[in-house]
Amino acid sequence: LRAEGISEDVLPRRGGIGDARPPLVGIIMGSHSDLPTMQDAVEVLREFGVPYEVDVVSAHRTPEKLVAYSRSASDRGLQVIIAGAGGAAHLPGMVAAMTPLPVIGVPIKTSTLNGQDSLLSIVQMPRGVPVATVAIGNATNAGLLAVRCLCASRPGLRDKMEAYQLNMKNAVDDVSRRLLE
Ligand code: RP5
Repeated sequence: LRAEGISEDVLPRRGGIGDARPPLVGIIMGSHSDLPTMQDAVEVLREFGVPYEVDVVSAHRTPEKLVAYSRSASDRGLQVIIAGAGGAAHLPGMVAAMTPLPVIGVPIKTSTLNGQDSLLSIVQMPRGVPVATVAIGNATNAGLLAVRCLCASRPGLRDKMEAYQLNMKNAVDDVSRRLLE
């Protein structure tokens, strides 16, 4: 694995708060090569203290794992799934077809078509099978959207989200103020 540039302790893994709480968010991706993009979603969940799990699940290379993961996700306690994929990006849609949970799709930027292939593959879902699709490569927003899904029933998490939004506003105001000085 190391020879291929893949860190052996990276996937699959769990994390978020350093205890044994079961993961609430599942972060999956079609390939280990998606991890540099998907890591941004991991960072958001860490920042908000949300327990998560991360794994590679490929719609095309590991279809049985895809079915097992999707069918078991809700019973295992997951509440949101973030799925990143590139190119013929069928992973988020297939997961959404097999789970009642909200699925957030992350189109991975590709070298051939800049991720427009990924975006269109993920966003053009048929009526009845929703995937909440974020911008190409924007796994940060996928993480934030997952936190917002969880906020509805968790006042503590909602407070953290409001603090995050206030920090963003203050950062913009600070820059504006300095530019006008
Ligand atoms: C997709 O194919 C993956 O999500 C990835 O973005 C893309 C390329 O995968 P690798 O050939 O780099 O493993 O299924």
